[in-house]
Amino acid sequence: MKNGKTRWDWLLLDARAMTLADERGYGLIEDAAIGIVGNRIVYAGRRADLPLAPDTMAERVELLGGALVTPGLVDAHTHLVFAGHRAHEFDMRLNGATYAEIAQAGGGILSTVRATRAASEDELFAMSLPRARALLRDGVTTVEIKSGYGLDVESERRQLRVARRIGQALGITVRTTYLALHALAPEFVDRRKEFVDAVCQEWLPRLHGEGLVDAVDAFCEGIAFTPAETRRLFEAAGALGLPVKLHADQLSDLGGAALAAEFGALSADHLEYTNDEAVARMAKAGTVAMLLPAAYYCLRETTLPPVEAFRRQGVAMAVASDLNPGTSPILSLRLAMNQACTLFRLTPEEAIRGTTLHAARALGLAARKGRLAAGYDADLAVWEVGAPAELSYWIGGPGPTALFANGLRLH
Ligand code: DI6
Ligand code: FE
Repeated sequence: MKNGKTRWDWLLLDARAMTLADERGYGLIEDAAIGIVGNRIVYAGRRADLPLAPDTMAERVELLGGALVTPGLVDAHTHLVFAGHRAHEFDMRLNGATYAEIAQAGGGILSTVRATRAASEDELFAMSLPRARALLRDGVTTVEIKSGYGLDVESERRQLRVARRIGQALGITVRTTYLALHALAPEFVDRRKEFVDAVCQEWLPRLHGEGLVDAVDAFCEGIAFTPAETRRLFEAAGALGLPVKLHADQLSDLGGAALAAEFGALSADHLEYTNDEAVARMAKAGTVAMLLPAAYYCLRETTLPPVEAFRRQGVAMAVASDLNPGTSPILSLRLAMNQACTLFRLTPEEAIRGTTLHAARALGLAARKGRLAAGYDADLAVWEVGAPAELSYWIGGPGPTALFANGLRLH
């Protein structure tokens, strides 16, 4: 038997496996068998090719009744650790106020910063855990969680610690991102340079030293931080060997995506205003285009990200929820998949690739997440659906009937 064990821990049978093993297509295997040892997949193939009689091969053999098995979903862009909500701003926007006007009037991100700073670590954990559970119920087994609602080192630390705790509490994989330049801290108004200095020279090294930072991010936008300030942050991250990602070209073209590509960013995110030249640079750098259709929908944007250019240039597209209280209060990655198809015209195959393989790549996890293949982490979602397109087609409805994360059966 593989991995030196006499018997596998799990053998799943009577299933259709969506392996995503190739660069195109779903990689569907009819009448599939999936073997799990510990936290890894050791076999993902045809039942007919199993070397021994199934019931002799594993401690637990489970027949899935012809269900569709996919890799566990990867939500590679969330801000799910925060306190409070912004429903009042939702109401204001419905009465004509723009996102930028609300931010410039001291609301927006700073409104959530005030609430988050006032919450203890345990309170933040208690408020945020149900949001992570909602994603898990939707099939998510890997989630990226950003800070960015603290804007001082202690509050950012609390957010990042809560993110780590959520992964431990739910048994899912969490990757943390220090969203170091999200908004100018109120204590530094008119002192931008000092704020960026504190972030780059003190807070980032300290939080990294505490093992809380897997990647670094910024909001490069007219209402947030300039390309020059973003560059300073990326240089500081590079000096520490940390990968970067960027909220880029969401509301205007400041050259954010090109800047991200210049630094070999794991991903550039939003991208509604990204130009062709920047797409070419992303292709050359291997930077993933992270599409966030729920924010586009909530802001009633009208400028679409250049999906056709991403396809033409071979830029991998990921899809994420951008779960946050301001522009994307969405608790379903599958709804974001539906929006990516309906609003951005992604195909259902691109949407599921975007929440597995390409999303894993945007987190630097492509070698072990997002595929059903021997050697990959045993993250699997079992769906009572007939056609793969149903994963993006249905709006709402039941999530997976079974979910495995790192070889542990979560439900
Ligand atoms: N872009 C966004 O859409 C979110 N952050 C960002 O950089 C908005 C976050 C918020 O409004 O709370
Ligand atoms: Fe975001």
